[in-house]
Amino acid sequence: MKLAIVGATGLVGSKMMEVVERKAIPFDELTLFSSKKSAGQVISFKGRDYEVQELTEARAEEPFDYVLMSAGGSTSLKFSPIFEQAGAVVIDNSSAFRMQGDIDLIVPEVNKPKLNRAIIANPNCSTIQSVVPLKPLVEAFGLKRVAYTTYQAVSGSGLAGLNDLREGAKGAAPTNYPHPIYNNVLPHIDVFQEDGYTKEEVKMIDETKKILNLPDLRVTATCVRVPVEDSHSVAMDVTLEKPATVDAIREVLSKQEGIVLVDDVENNEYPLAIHSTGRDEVFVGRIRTDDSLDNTFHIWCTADNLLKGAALNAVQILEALLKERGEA
Ligand code: 11C
Repeated sequence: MKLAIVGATGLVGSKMMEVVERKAIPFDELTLFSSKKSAGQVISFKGRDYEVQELTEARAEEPFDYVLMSAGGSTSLKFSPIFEQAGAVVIDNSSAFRMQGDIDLIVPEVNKPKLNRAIIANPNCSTIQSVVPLKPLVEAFGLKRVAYTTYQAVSGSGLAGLNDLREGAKGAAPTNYPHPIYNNVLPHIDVFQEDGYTKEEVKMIDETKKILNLPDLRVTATCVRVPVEDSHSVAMDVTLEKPATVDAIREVLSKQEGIVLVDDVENNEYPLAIHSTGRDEVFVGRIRTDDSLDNTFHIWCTADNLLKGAALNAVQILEALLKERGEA
């Protein structure tokens, strides 16, 4: 199996390599691609040194079987269709293709690819960790509405976000965000749209409906950047179709693959960013009724945005495909 990782020198790309190794994804050949700027770097992986190659149109025409792509929207728009034409299945971490009708948007615990196209989109990180607990609730109780408020780590903005937090702590002015993130909270992730929502908020709204296959679901979101390095936290307010209780919700969530329930407030136990960092699961807790609306509940969750929110989810998609095709 010929595997390529595009964006191998970035935060998500290097996590993809870690997960490929940890999950023992079988490949015969591995090619690491980057932009011209980072090409030539040497990365040690599974006891071998790989020189990172510049991605060009000619290289994308080579016969790869699978491509893990994490190089931003414009690189993906240009190169993913070339890899696809040459016969590869591309698993793309960017937002470039996510909302196209013929493109699968996949969280393996939640939905399966139909593969009308050989480009599979990996959802936005805060969406992924939210739909993992929402899916069993949809199945058990039906879902009418969800209101998200997010508390997102700076690693969601890559090395530039981490740099603004770390250097900001030493007094430096921000270079990535429009305001300091150190000692601050920014109600602003990605660009503003005409209606006052940010693109991150629109992604959460649209992607949730698509992944859960609930086009009429009522969804809203406020996305916020907080001075935390890793792991996003999301507060969800969910209105269910069928009557539910806190205990029934706990029961359903505790059985769901990929979830760790941490909900013991008497002992101050609830999901924290520092718990989910470095872990594969979504941590869920603070489940309680929202008495301002009928049959409505508050749920809090945290997850490692670079793992379940990006690299791990992408490699899980690859793993599921390999299993289905008898290649693993
Ligand atoms: C953030 N969620 O935390 C973003 C990063 O659409 O894949 C990922 C953006 C995306 O800034």
